[in-house]
Amino acid sequence: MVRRSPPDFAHYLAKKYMRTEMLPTAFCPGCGLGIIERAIIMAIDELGKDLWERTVFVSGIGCSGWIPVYFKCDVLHTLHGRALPIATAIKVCRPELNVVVTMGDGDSMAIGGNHLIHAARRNIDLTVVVANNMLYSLTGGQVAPTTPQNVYTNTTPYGNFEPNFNLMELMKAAGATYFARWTTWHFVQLKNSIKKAMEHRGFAVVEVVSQCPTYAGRYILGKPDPRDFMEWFKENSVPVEKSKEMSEEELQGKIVVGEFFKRSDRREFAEKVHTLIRAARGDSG
Ligand SMILES: Cc1ncc(C[n+]2csc(CCOP(=O)(O)OP(=O)(O)O)c2C)c(N)n1
Repeated sequence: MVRRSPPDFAHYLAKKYMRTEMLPTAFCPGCGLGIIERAIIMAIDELGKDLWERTVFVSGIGCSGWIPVYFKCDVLHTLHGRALPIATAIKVCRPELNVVVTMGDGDSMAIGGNHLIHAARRNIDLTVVVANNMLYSLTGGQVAPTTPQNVYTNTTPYGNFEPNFNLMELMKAAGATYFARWTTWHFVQLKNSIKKAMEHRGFAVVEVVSQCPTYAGRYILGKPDPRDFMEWFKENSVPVEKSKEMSEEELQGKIVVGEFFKRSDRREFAEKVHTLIRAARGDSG
């Protein structure tokens, strides 16, 4: 790879936290993943520099798997759907680390769905950022468990007839202890939720409904301009408090956003493992 010095125009946060010699990113112009990268960097920057030094990123495969690859940090770009078992091993072996996992909707809820529910059941202290672009992007726009109904994709030429997953309900039932959902339009709220998720001791999930102008733009929105996605997110988002007063019919096609739950009544998994190890060794200290 040709090494270049940081471009002069690079933002100071990019110079501080990114492998600028790798820029520009491989993302398509207008992709939401750059917004998510910036939200993660700003969250860590606001939480303090030493946090960056003890942060490890783990990602799966997909466009979203590339989110942390540009970070000047320890990064494991693993296998499709398998980021969570690897992140679990890191957290159990090195509980002092801030382990952040980035996954796509297919990565987390399709191939990696089983790992996701079990990580939530264990309440392991991980921050999981799910970039939900409503289909599989890296592989060319196939249907995902999050694709809206009736949408035409590469693999649903007659329209998607499958109901989709609500990640919040799934995580609530499985035992996660923090959940927030935003779109890339809600940048400040997203950054603040990522901060809270990192500060939370337990399995914390932040879902980001994100634009893929290339495939979701063409298939779901019918127009590939990222600005239309921003308008769509802005006009169709409903705060969780307001959604409680709305009927199911009124909520059709809406994206409910906000902080949905935060629990502190479940013990964290790595702590339980280390308590057990100490007890087994007869070490009371
Ligand atoms: C075991 C395995 N199965 C399938 C693939 C092919 N594959 C790579 S990425 C991907 C889907 C990506 O979709 P998503 O997780 O939603 O991420 P996005 O690209 O949309 O960010 C698939 C099916 C793979 N790499 N490995």
